[in-house]
Amino acid sequence: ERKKIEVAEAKKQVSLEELEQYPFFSRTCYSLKDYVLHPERTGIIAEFKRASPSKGLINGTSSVAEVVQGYQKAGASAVSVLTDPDFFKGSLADLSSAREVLTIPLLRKEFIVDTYQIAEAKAHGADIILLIAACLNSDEIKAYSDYAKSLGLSVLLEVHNEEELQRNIFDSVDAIGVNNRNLKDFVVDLNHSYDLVNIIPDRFIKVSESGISDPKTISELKDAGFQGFLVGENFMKTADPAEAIKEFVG
Ligand code: IGP
Repeated sequence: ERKKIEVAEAKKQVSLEELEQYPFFSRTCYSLKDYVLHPERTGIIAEFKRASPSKGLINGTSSVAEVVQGYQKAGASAVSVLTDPDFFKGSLADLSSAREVLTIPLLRKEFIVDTYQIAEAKAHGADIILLIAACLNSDEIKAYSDYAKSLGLSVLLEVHNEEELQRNIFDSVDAIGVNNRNLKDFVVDLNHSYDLVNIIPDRFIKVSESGISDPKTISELKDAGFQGFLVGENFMKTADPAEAIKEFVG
């Protein structure tokens, strides 16, 4: 059953066989877990986000290559790039541009509703895919995460409440992200993270997503048990996102 978020069907302009021939398709992926837990990195998954449905245009000028290089240099554990053109002004070209300059894991941030988009993510340089429990049933989450693992990708499962978490505990999931933003009304509440952190089994990397606006929040989330912190808008809304992340790094 599909919930409220209106997700377009995956566009398939290139055949699966063609995607499998893209040079990035055969690369060995970086593991999300290794980089989130890396002692010399920060746990921050820093996002390149030009626009959003709740905020409209966030940043219309920064270059993806410059920003993500800055994120990596500042100690981000991974980078997230939106590829949805309609709501977020993103693209697969942005994803590939990020891959060209990064040596840390890269997340394709997309509403995945088809295994084709997972192959497409790999072909354009992603190491990690996002599966959103609010958009998919449990059979889909299981099948999509198994397929992603077969391609060597890491899987970040996004949940917003306990029900979504409990019905999607699968071995092929690497990390569980609690989205503090409700995708239906865009209200942000960090308590979603604090309420769920102790219910997430410790074998999963625990990520808090959205609405993180200062370094103090990161240290509080860390104390509560989170290892990963997905931050977009607070870097992207500044003139120099690669500079803004430095303030978040202790
Ligand atoms: C980043 P923020 O509030 O720091 O910009 O949030 C990220 O968590 C957010 O972009 C996000 C998202 C999503 C976007 C989380 N889950 C699913 C689109 C789809």
